Amino acid sequence: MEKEKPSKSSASYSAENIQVLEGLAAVRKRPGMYIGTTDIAGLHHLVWEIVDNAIDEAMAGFCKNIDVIIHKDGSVSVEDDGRGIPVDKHSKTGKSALETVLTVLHAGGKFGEGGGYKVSGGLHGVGSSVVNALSTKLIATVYRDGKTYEQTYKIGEPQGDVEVVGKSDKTGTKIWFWPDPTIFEKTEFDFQTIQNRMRQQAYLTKGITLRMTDERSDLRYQFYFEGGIKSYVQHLNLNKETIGDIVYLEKEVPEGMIEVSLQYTQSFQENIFTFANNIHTIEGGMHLTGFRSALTRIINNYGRKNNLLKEKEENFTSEDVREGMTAIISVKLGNPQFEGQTKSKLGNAEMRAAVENVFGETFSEYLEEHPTDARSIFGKCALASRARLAARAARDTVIRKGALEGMTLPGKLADCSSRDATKSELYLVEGDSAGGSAKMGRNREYQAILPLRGKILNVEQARMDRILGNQEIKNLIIALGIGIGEVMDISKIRYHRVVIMTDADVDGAHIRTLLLTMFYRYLRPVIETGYLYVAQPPLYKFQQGKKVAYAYTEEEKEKVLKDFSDTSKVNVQRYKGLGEMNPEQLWETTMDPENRKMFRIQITDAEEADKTFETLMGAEVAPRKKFIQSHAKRVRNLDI
Ligand code: 2B7
Repeated sequence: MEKEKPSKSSASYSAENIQVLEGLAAVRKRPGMYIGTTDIAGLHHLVWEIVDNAIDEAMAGFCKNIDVIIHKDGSVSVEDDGRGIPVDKHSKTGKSALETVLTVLHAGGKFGEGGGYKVSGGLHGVGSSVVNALSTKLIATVYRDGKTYEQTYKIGEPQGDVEVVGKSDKTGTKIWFWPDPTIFEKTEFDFQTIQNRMRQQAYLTKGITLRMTDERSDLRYQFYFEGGIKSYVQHLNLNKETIGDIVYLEKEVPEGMIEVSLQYTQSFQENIFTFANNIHTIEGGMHLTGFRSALTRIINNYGRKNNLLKEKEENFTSEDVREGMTAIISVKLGNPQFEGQTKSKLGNAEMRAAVENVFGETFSEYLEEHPTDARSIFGKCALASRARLAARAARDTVIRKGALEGMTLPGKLADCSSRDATKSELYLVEGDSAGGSAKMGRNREYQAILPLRGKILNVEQARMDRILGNQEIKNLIIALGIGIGEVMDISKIRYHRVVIMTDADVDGAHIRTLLLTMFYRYLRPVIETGYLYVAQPPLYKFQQGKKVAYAYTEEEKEKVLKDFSDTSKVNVQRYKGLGEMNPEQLWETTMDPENRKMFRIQITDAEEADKTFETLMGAEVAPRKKFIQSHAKRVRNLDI
């Protein structure tokens, strides 16, 4: 009997299969290429990829609810009530859309007529197959045609065909996955991180309900914002004194969808977040450019027309009209181009004019129709403009004076002898007494000490000119050697480690936050280059005869105690402040590179940082207290 030749379809199936396996192997070999990193950020990326697909289904108008669950065993499931990914086998490939989505890299786009999406995220564009490849196990469930279908995968490979496992009267997709611990540094999901993202996505897609549950801690949240990004602005301005109403517009134009929401506040910071297809465009791009130029043009026009800006007065700058503004700009378009260092800058040139026209028209109408608000907004911009001119003058004075004095190092600074910035460290120490201990305990070759007295200027409520007038701040700036404002030059920094060393109590946390705010607002390159650190003094000292040990966290306390033979005879001392340590102890526990623990300060999320500072520094007292008390001990960890 003649042997049957493999049919055409099964031949192409196996060829495709090999491609799939190679694709999955590539993802596992270089996960960073697909999800950025394999640290905690990369781990969460897995969730974003799956949730993004559900959001796409929602944006296409088919899904209203998305449920994210962190399970007790650390796995995550995401379920939507969309149409359910099709499970019938494709005649050519012999594969279902479900299997294709989960096994073919960059799978996306259309599955049959009208199945594709008009708009889709696609910044990372790697989708579910990457999540599948990086998971030890994944269960896909589809509710469709009155049935429940299921298919299980291990490390990206299907363990069998799609099977009917029951009936169902609902429709939707559920993806449940277990991240591979051999790929990720940590596989523990963070509730807060996921929660923030869910909230943001709910704001951006009005009318959808995002639920999240953490079965490990029994926490449940649900986000639904009828007002979409209008609610977002309201949320961002919660602790601020607002000026006028929230201006909101939503318009479909040939280039895509444009949604803008904004409100002025009495704060001095601008808070503008832009999105394209629900992806946070951190580096801005064309939509932002269009928005900014419309804003400047419309406010200046309004001022001229109403004779608020006199003939001999200069126009407001873009910065002037953005001071104190909170705004969300969200566009959706068919073929988004993401550019820039982190691929988070919208490159579609057509969006510039589109946003400029649509927003310009609405905003100028708003000003005409709300004369009282318009005057207040104009007044705020005028103030910003005057402050800018005053700040420039003050800055020039400081810089001139500094230059005249040859930038004499402040007397309070106990400098180190090394002139090699890469080896040098500057400790900013709270209070003169702790400063004294630090001066005695330090290694004077490469450790410099600058004691800071009193509550440093509350920068959130102060302007640049006042900040530069503060002696403590001047000392710090001169010691750093980088200048400030437009003339700042980070390459001149005199220390590659700038260490904030404060007490491990609530007051210490407050002073630390004040300093962090100041760095964040005015010396940001020090953070961006990774030069800013927070020292961590120990919380406990244990002593039994000659044996001494320290614990830096509450968790560590138990562990350290176990190292002693008879725990009942251990003398435990709780440190309340740096002042309780003598110079040797301070060196040994907090300053000696061999033993110390330090945290590098990172700004990963400008919104989070801003909120923290606003909560801590803003005019309202109650949220500030609450925040300090509940977060005093939480700082990002990076052991040196
Ligand atoms: C571009 C690919 C990824 N897809 C569909 C249809 C519905 C659908 C999806 C999804 C994540 C976790 C629960 C289309 C689209 C694949 O083709 S993906 N729903 N939800 C999802 O991934 N959620 C679809 C046309 C007709 N019927 C269904």
